[in-house]
Amino acid sequence: MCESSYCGKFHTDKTDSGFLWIFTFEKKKLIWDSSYINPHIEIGVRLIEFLTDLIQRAGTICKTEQNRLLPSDVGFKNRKDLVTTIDKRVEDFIIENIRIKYPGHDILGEETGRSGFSSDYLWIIDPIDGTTSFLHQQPFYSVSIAVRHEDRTICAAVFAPRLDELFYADQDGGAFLNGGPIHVSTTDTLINSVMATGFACLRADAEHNNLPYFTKIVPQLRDIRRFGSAAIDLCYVACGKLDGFWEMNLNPYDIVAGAFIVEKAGGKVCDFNGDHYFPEKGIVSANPNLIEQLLENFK
Ligand code: 2AM
Ligand code: CA
Repeated sequence: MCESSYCGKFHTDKTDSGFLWIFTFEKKKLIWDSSYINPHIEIGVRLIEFLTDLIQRAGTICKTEQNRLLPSDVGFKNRKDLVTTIDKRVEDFIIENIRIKYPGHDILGEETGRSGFSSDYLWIIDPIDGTTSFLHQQPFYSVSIAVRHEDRTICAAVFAPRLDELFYADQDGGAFLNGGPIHVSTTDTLINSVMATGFACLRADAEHNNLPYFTKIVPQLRDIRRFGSAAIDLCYVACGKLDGFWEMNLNPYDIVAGAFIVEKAGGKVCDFNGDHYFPEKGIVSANPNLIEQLLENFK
């Protein structure tokens, strides 16, 4: 029941090679209580239908455009952090459609920042989570969208178009993959676990990075995966394809939808200290049997 959420303010700084997103936390700890009842149930039903339809249309654009990518479509946010013209185009498509259906809602997108500060509703969009996989013609990327009401996530979806996997959850139900209910795994030992992690920290050139944790944790596991999309990693924990996931230096738009889906599927999400300050203090997710064992490695 205890979850966390985040709310922040984005601005862009110009750099020689493009632009750099900077995320400033306005609230270090917000309440995300899964027992919260959405007062707008009818809106919620309509929202999840609209959201799942929209995200599939956005994913179809990604899938079509991935094969057509040209070198001129690629830009750099910094030396290692890529963006393609498709990221922006897909985000524009999503925003245009939200604006038509819910003109009063606020929107926060990875590529365009935040528009609006007046609504109780906030849409958080990552048009392509896993841009490097997308650019390198690999299938492990996703569109990730969450809807928040009064600082609590009320529904979320992650769509991996090349895998044809649509994950979603809303406040009043469980979590689903392609229409069927999903639940986290029941694995209860690290040695029987397959987990995923990532290295956003290296692209951000962070001094404190994931390599020591990786070296420490991987020998304790059955195996490790590195898909390159935190949203997919979290959804794979949600459906039991993975038993756990950890990463650092992620941004809220990478994880807000996936974290909600994991929790709706019975899983745990926390920071490296077992607290609620994720993703700024790292993110760890696992089934309830494994979360404490995994967290031991961050002490
Ligand atoms: P992106 O593809 O939307 O950038 C994979 O390790 C995860 O890290 C993905 O969710 C990816 O999201 C994110 N990521 C990649 N580069 C990053 C960076 N420089 N800073 C923070 N997150 C990054
Ligand atoms: Ca992205």
